Amino acid sequence: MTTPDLYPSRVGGEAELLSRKDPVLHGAAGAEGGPLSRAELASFERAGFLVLENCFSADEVAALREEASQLRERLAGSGKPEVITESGSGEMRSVFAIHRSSAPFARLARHPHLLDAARQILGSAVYVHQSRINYKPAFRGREFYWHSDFETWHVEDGMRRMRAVSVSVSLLENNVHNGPLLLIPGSHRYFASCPGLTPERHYERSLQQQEYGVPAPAILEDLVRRGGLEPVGPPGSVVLFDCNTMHGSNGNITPWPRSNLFLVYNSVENPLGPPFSGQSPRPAHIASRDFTPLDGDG
Ligand code: 6CS
Ligand code: FE
Repeated sequence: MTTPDLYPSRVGGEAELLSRKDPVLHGAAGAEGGPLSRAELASFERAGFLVLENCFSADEVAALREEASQLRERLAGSGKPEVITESGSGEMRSVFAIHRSSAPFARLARHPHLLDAARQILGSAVYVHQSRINYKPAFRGREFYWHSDFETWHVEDGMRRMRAVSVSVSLLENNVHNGPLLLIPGSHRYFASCPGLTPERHYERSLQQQEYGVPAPAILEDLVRRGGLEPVGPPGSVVLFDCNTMHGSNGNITPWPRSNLFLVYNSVENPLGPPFSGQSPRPAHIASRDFTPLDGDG
């Protein structure tokens, strides 16, 4: 019996704004025992994201930044599938599966500030669905057009329900000039179903420049009219955002690189199934199919 598709998108229909069918906070998320206060949980539920300023000290961020640049040096020119370069300049755009290729980032994925907050929001044990650094280099960093991560993870990875949370750690200043992560408050409460169909091996293009699974302008105007726009992220700050919160970032022509590190936690009760596109699953470095619960940092 095939799993019903509760969030049809890229099924050859028109762009449409559907309602969300999943809670934002899962299980006993409001219960004590996690790092987030009731007020923080309420803010996350209302906006679809939560900014935790000064989550990491300047020294801790400096160590993460150093590891990010060492990782870039180790992988530059490697041609590894985890490395995505900017079209045109060839500068490093993103590196995926960083919790697998870097011991410090594997430890970060188990950091209680992050892991316990994800468990609290998702109301269960969790595993890492995806991890990445978006380097957004100076002068040449290109945009990440508006999208809901869940729309892609549902259509191309077979993520059935909205029960995953992204944790973004700002390694460098996100300011209004250098292409900060932009979020649309409240957009997580709607599902922007996208037109068209998914091309085969779409990820070979979409991670450089996404053209499918992109909401229609009228739907984006509607979401921004309802909720506004919010740039986030001084260094050391952490942004928790729901898998379905509409977000994007502009290109970066300033001299200031803007690298953000992402860890995506999915509930172990929401394991990936066959992609709803009907195509083959994406590679493990983009969408893990190892659903072993992540334990704390010992
Ligand atoms: O396809 C994905 O999984 C990736 N694409 C975007 C634009 N955000 C989430 C993730 O990095
Ligand atoms: Fe994204």
